[in-house]
Formats: sequence, structure tokens, C-alpha cells
Amino acid sequence: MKKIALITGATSGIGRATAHEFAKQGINLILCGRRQERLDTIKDALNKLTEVHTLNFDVRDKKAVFKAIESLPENFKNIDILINNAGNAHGLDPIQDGNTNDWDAMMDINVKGLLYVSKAIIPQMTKRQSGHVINIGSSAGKEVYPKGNVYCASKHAVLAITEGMRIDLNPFGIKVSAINPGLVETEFSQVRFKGETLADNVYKGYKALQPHDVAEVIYFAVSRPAHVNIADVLMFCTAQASSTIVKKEI
Ligand code: NDP
Ligand code: 8X3
Repeated sequence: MKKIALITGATSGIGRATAHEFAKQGINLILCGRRQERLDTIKDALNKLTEVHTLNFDVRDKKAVFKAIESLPENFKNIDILINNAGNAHGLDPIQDGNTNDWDAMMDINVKGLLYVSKAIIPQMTKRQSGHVINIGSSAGKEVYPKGNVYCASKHAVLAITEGMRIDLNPFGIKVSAINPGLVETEFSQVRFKGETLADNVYKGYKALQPHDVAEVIYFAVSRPAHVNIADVLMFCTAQASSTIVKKEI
């Protein structure tokens, strides 16, 4: 029987690339995001390869999260794979200059949103005693960098939640993985810098990870045999050695 994966943040970047990779591999998909037009376009493209259902909700909205998951049709209800990917950085400021709306966005989306979606789905996994949760963390969850303060805190929290999930879900045979990329060329920097030109320079002078590179690793994790769990992956592009060291051609 075909597996069912729910991917949050499927309208862009890593989530969209993962949807394409999973569709190629014949995994049925529940694609989530706030931009319905994009969800429709991706559904149209992937429907030829697999069955696709879309859900439009903001992960910050607890009620909307539960309503959306409850609304799933019978043939999409038993989710085998949850990819908690929705998230972004908002701003890059020293702590004393930080914008409290940015802080709220990062904690509400990256941390609380991930928790709400997990809470809406994990109980059916524990009931069936099977499932795989993959949380998209970041190198920022392992290393704090200048002006990264609250984004790094949100991703450190994702890592702690992932480890907590792995412990608590161990009796149920549920796999829990963290995939932690460094710099990936997506809309991430457009969101972080609110469309300012600063964003255009982030991926200049070196070859950053591409969303597909991360999607392949995510698929590798979900396609291991039943007894193998890829617990934690840190992946960088070759030019990147740490959050602050990136070899750029000038
Ligand atoms: P993108 O900006 O390209 O994609 C972000 C996705 O998250 C979009 O699909 C967006 O969908 C969704 N999203 C954002 N806010 C919300 C919300 N409130 N409710 C529902 N969905 C939301 O970025 P990436 O693909 O790069 O980021 C994906 C994940 O990877 C994030 O968790 C990010 O922190 C992490 N990451 C990114 C790295 C990078 O360098 N790019 C490196 C390491 C980790 P929509 O706007 O339609 O709702
Ligand atoms: C995204 C990578 O270095 O911008 O998580 O924090 S970084």
C-alpha cells in the first residue's frame, strides 16, 4: 500500500522539493501552506504521479490546524510520514535592536506551529504504532551566530523537541528524525529580509545547497528499512564550514 506524507510549507523551497521527490517515489501527498494558488499549481503538476490533497492553514492558528487535519478525507486520514518543515527566519538583528513582531513570528511558526501540527497528527500514529516524524531544523539549531539570536533559539527548540519526541514515541515504534541544513537557496532570505536587496546577496559567490539536495536526504531518511532511523543529519554545501565560515569567490 502507498504511504501518505503530510508536508507543511509545501508551497516553496525545501517543502516543495520534497513534495516533488516524494511524488516521484509514489508517496501520496497532503500538501500544506497558506498560498492556495501555489498549492493548486503543485497539485496539478504532481497529480500525474501520485494522489495529492491540499490543506490551506496558518500553522500559528491552533484551531485552523486541528480543523484542517480533521477535514482530511478518509483515504488521506492515516498519515505515515509527517514532515514538519513550515518555518522561516524573520529579521537579522542584534538582540537589543530586535523587532518583537519578528520574535513572535519565529517562535509562533517555527516552534508552536510545529507543535500544533504534531499534536494533531501524532496520536493517530501512536494508535497505529507506526509512523515517521521528520522535523526540519537547521545548522542554526546547533550553533548560534551573530544576530541569529531568536531564529537560532527557535531552531534549538526544534532540536530539543525532536529529541523529546524520539524518547516519548520510542515505545510506539515511531521514528523521529531531524534534518538540519545550512544555507539553502530558497525564498528564506526574501522572507528574512522582507524582500530587501540584502536578500539577493546571501547566495552570491558560492553554490549554496539547493532545495532538491535536502529533499533527497529527506527521502533517504524515509526510505530506510524498518529497523533503521536516521536520527540527526547536519548538512552543508561544500563552501560552508560553519554558520559564519563560507568560502566565497569575490
Ligand atoms: P521558504 O521561505 O522557501 O519556505 C517556507 C515555507 O514555510 C513556505 O512553504 C511557507 O508557505 C511556509 N510557511 C511559512 N510560514 C507559515 C505559516 N505561518 N503557516 C504555514 N506555512 C508557513 O524557506 P525554506 O524552504 O528554506 O524553509 C523551510 C524550512 O527549512 C524552514 O523551517 C527553515 O527554517 C528551514 N531551513 C532553511 C534553510 C535555508 O537556508 N533556506 C536552512 C536550514 C533550515 P506559505 O507562505 O504558503 O504559507
Ligand atoms: C537557515 C540557515 O544560516 O540562515 O536555517 O540560519 S541560516
